[in-house]
Amino acid sequence: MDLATRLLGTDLGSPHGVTSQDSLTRQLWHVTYWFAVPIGLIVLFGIFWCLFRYRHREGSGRLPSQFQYHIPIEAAYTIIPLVIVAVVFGFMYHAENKVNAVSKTPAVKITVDGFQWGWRFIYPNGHEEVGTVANELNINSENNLPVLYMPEGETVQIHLVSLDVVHTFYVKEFLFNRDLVPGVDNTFDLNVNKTGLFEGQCNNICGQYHAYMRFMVRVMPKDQYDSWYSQQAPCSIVTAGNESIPTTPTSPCPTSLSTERQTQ
Ligand SMILES: [Cu+2]
Repeated sequence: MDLATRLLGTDLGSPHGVTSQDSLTRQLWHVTYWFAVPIGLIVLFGIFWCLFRYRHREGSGRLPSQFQYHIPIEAAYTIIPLVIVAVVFGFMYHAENKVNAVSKTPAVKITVDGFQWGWRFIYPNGHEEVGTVANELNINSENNLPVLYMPEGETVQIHLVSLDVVHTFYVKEFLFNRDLVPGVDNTFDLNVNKTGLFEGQCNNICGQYHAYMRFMVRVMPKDQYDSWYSQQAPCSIVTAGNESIPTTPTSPCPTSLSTERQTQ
């Protein structure tokens, strides 16, 4: 019952998605699903049909009739899968190109730095939102997690940075997952169409406290985001679960390694 409710409440088992970019990811999921389910049913039917139809009967020989080189069947089971793979590949190629497209003029740029074990979200004025495993007292609680603030309906460009090991930026409701690879700075755009609080998680086993590498995304109407941003002093730091720590603004901000890396 729970499973049925969840399947009906989602897009064939997938979250609905809340960004402009995720519609193609959802479409890809649907295309794959419409091929996979009938194929699964045909294979299961074939297995059970053979099991019952050709089961051993008293008085019959052990060996069923043998035939091979049935050209039409061999051609069919080669060509049909190739066509299916080509169609799914076409949809995937199209979706990847659209999802990876980045704007030259995003409304907001945020650097996301993943590290063992926590997240640091750096805004254009040097303001940082930071949270680490040290702030996270209870893995079942959403308190004391670092928060990534974003405006609704605007192009937000995220720049991913890691200086230690490979981490993965993953927000289930965005239908999006992207690695943070040391030496490779990944950039992507998100236009979130729904306000609210969404859960994020490092999706790559990156060491002992990987499971604690969680964060929250708070998507706010643009005016609320603007007023939040205007209240964040340049180069100030908010540590998850704590008050903002004002620092003397200098340029660039005298803070993390990642900020230095960003300006290289
Ligand atoms: Cu990680």
